[in-house]
Amino acid sequence: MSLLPILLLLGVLMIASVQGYVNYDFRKYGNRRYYVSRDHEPFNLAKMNDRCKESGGYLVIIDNEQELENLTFTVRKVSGRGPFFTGINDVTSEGRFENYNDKSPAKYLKWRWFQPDNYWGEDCVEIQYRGLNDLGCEKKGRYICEVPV
Ligand SMILES: *[C@@H]1O[C@H](CO)[C@@H](O)[C@H](O)[C@H]1NC(C)=O
Ligand SMILES: [Ca+2]
Ligand SMILES: [Ca+2]
Repeated sequence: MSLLPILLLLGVLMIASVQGYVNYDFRKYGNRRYYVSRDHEPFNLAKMNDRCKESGGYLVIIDNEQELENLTFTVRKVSGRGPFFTGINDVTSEGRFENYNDKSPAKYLKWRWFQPDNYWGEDCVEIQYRGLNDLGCEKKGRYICEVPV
């Protein structure tokens, strides 16, 4: 058996890790594309929003019920577990949720029961099957980019 394919694969993997290559699951709804990162890593609003910018987008924001439904469907479909971080947060002012990218107020917040609870100072927002939950901004997880087409 030849070693060549294995060496090639290793090479590709090394280049990928050096460049911080991010593996995404991809979905398209209406005139938006959504990219869900595959790896679990500590979340960081600025860093992940920058990564989304590289694809021409921003950390996902939720404008209405339909968009949340589409996203909920998406996180159910992609393989692997959450949490699935959005760009919604109340870092600046407790209880006032805004979108990281342009600091506009969050438009549509459908919380899970008993959320948001700001438990130990949770300031970021994840999508769960039954609604949104506030979660610590440095927790390990995946994130969703939204890219207008
Ligand atoms: C939700 O998905 C449907 C079906 O692809 C699409 O027609 C609709 O525009 C989407 N809505 C939003 C707000 O993303
Ligand atoms: Ca909070
Ligand atoms: Ca919470």
